[in-house]
Amino acid sequence: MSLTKSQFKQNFKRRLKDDLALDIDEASYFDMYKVLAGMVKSAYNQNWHHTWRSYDQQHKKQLYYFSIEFLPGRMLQSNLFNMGWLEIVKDGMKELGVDFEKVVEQENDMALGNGGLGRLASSFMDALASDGYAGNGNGIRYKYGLFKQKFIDGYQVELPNNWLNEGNVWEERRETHSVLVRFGGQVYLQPKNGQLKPVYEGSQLVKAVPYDTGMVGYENGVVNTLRLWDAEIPEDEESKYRTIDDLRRVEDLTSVLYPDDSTEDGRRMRIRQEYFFVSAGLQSILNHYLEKYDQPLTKLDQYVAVHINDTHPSMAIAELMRLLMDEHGLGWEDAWQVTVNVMSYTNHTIMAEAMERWDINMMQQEVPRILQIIQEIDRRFVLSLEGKYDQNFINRTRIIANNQVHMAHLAIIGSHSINGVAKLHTELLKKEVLHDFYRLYPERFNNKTNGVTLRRWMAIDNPRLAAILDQEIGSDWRKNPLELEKLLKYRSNNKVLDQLIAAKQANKRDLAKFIKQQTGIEVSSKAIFDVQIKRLHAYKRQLLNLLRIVKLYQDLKANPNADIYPRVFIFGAKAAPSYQYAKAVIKCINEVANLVNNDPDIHDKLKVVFLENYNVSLADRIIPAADVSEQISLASKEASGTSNMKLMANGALTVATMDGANIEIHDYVGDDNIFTFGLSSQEVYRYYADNSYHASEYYENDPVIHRVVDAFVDGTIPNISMEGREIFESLVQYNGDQFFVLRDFESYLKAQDKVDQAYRNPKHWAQMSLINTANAGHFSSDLTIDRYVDDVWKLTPNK
Ligand code: AZC
Repeated sequence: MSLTKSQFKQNFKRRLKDDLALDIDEASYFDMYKVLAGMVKSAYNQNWHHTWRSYDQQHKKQLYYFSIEFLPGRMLQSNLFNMGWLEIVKDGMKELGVDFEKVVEQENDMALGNGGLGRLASSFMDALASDGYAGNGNGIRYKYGLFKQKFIDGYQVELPNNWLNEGNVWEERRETHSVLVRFGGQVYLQPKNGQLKPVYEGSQLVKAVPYDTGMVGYENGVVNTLRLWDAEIPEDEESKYRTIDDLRRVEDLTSVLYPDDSTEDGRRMRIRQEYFFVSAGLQSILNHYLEKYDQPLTKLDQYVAVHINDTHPSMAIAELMRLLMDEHGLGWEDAWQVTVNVMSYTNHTIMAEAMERWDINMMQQEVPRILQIIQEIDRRFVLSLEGKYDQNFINRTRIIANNQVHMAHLAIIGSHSINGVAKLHTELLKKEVLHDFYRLYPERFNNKTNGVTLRRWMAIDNPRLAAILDQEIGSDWRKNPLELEKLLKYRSNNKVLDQLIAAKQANKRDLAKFIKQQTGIEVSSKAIFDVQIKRLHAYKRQLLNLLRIVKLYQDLKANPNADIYPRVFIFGAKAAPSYQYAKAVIKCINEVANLVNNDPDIHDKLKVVFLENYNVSLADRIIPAADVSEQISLASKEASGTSNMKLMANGALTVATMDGANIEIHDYVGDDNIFTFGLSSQEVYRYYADNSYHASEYYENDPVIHRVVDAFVDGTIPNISMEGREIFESLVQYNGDQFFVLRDFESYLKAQDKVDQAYRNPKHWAQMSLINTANAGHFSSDLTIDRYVDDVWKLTPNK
C-alpha cells in the first residue's frame, strides 16, 4: 500500500471531484473526511479480500472474539498509521492548506462500549491483525453508542449518541450473509430419525444482518474482520409482526448499548441482545466452515476458537450445542466435546453485582430451547459431581439454582480455558471468587494480564515522545514493544531527559489550550497535571481523590502561603445513568471545581477540571499530557485497569494501590518509580473476615478526616445539599464506607506528599518518567495476544 505524497495529493483532489464534485476550497472538513476515509478503505480492501481468501485456502484456524462491547474510538488516524500513510497524509494535507486535525475530528467515535472491557476488545482486534493472526470480532451494531455526557449545573445529563447519523464509512453491509435468529414461543421435543428434535410453536424469527469492518494490521497487509449484527424483520415473516410492540422489540435488539457494565439493567432486553449476536455469530461461523473448509463438525475445534468476553456471550455454549445437535445431527457427547474445546472465557471482575444471573422464567419466555439445553448441561454437571462432592458444593457450583441461571457457571463449565486479566485478579479468582471451580478444573485457570495498543497511545497520540524514542532507540518498538527497554540506557543522559521534559511541557500546553476552549478554565502547564480517567464507580474511589482536594483547599484557606506545589486535577468519567451515588460524586467534583477555581485565596495553586464526555478520543488528548496517574481503587476490586498502562507509557507516574495490574507495573518499575499506598488485598480480606472496619471511628478520631468530610454537609462546598448528604452518610456510618476511603486516606496523603516533593526536582522526575516509559512494553496488547494465541486459541501466524 505504498503511496507518495504527490500521489496522495493528486488522488485526494481527484476523488473530491469524482465523488462530490468539489474543489478543495469548496469542500467542508466533513467532505474531506469522507473522501479521505474512502481512499483509505479502497486501499485496504484488496488486502482485506486477500486476507480472508488466504485463511480459507489454507484452512487456517480462526478465532472469533465474542464481545457485547467494542470501543475502537476514531479509526481514520489509526488506519492511516497502520497502513504506513499517516505522515504522508499529514504532510500532504499541510501542503494542500488543509488542517488535518480538523479533518480527523469529523469522525464520530465508534463508542459501542462502556469502558475497559470494550476498549480491551478493540485493542485485541488491532493486536491480532498486527501480529498476523486470523482473529475476528463478533458483536452488536448498536444504533446509539454510549450516551453523550453533558454537565448542566454540575449534574451529569445523558444525551443520545446517534453516531450513525452521518453514515459510517468503514462498514460494509453483507446482506447475503444474513441469518435468522429465533425468539420466544414454545418448544417441544419429538423423536425423528432416532433423535429428539425440537418443534417450535409461536416463536418469532428475526433477521440478523452483518456489517463488517476491516481491522487493519500494522504495516503487514493483514486485514481481519469485525462483524457487527443488526436486527431486521425478515421479509417473509412480516405478517407475524402485528403490533407496535412486536416491531419495537426487534428494533430494541440493536438500538442501545446498556450504559452500565456492572448491573443487570433492562434484563429481558439484555438477554435478547446477548442471544441475538451469539446465535447470529455462531450460525455464520458454521456456515462458513461447512462451505469453505468442508470438514466434519467433529473437527470444528481444530479450525475454530470462540472467545467469550465476560459472561455476556456465554449463551454461545448452549447455542453451539443447539446448532450441532438440532441443525447438524451430532449427539450430545460429540457436541459437548467440540463445544468445550472451542470455547474459552475471560472474567473481568470480581464485583458480585456484575455477575450475570438470569431469571429462569425470563429465559423460558425469550430463549426456551437454550434454557432446555442449559438445564441439561446443569443436570449432567450435577450428576458428574454426585458422590464426589457434598451437596453444598454442588449447590454452589451448579448453573441453575433458586430459579436463576448463573451465567459465569455456564461459561466455566462449558469452556476449556478461564482467565483473569491480571496476576492478582487471577489469584483472587482461584482462591476466593471461583475457588470451587478451581478445585474442579485447576488446569483450566490461567492468567492473561491485559495490554494496550501502545502504537495508538504513544506513536499516534504522542508524536513528540515518539520522535525522541525513534531518534534514540530506533523505531522498532512499534513492532517489538520490549525494545522500549533500550531507553533505560538514557536514564542519566541530560540531553534525553531535557527532551522528554520539553515534550511533556508542549503536550501540557496543548491540553491547557483544549481545557480553556472546552471549559473556559485557565490552567498553567507548569503545574502538576494529575489525571484520573475511568468510569465513575465507588470502588475506583474518585471520592478519595476529591477528599484530598478538599483537604488541600482547606489547608490553603487556613494558610494561603502553604507550601503546595501547583496542581491541576483532571477528571474524565461517565456514571451509569441509574447509578445515583456515582452521579452524586460527579456533582460534588463539579461543585468543588467551581469553588476552588474561583477562590482568589487559592492563587491558582489548585485547579480542578472535569472534562465532559470522556471517551477514547478525549483519552487520546489527555494521556500524553499527564504527569500523575491516579490508580487508587480499593485493593482487590480493580481486576486490571488499563488506563494505568497507557498513562505509564506516556511517562506519567502512578499513584497506586496494590491492585490489578498496578502490582505488575510496580514489579517492573520498582519501588522508587511509583507511589504506592493503602491496604493490600490480604488486609482488605482480613477486614471482611472479622468485620472489623468501622468507618465512623476514623471520622470520630481523626480531626483531618472529620473536617474534610464535614465540608460535604456544612456549607463549605455550595450547592450539594442532597449529594453532599448522601456522600457524608455513606462515609460516616459505623459500617459505612464500603470501599475503605477513610481507611486509606492518611496513607494516600503521604503518597501524594511524596509526589509534591518529587516534582520539584525536574531531572529526577524525568528520570522516573523515563523508567516508566521504558517498561511499558510489557503491557503491549501485542504481547498479551501472543499469550492467548499460544496458551488458549492455538493459532498460527500468517506468512
Ligand atoms: C473491566 C475491569 O473493571 C477493569 O479492571 C479491566 O481492566 C477491564 O475490564 C478489562 O479487562 N470490566 C468491565 O469493563 N466490565 C465488566 C462487566 O467487568
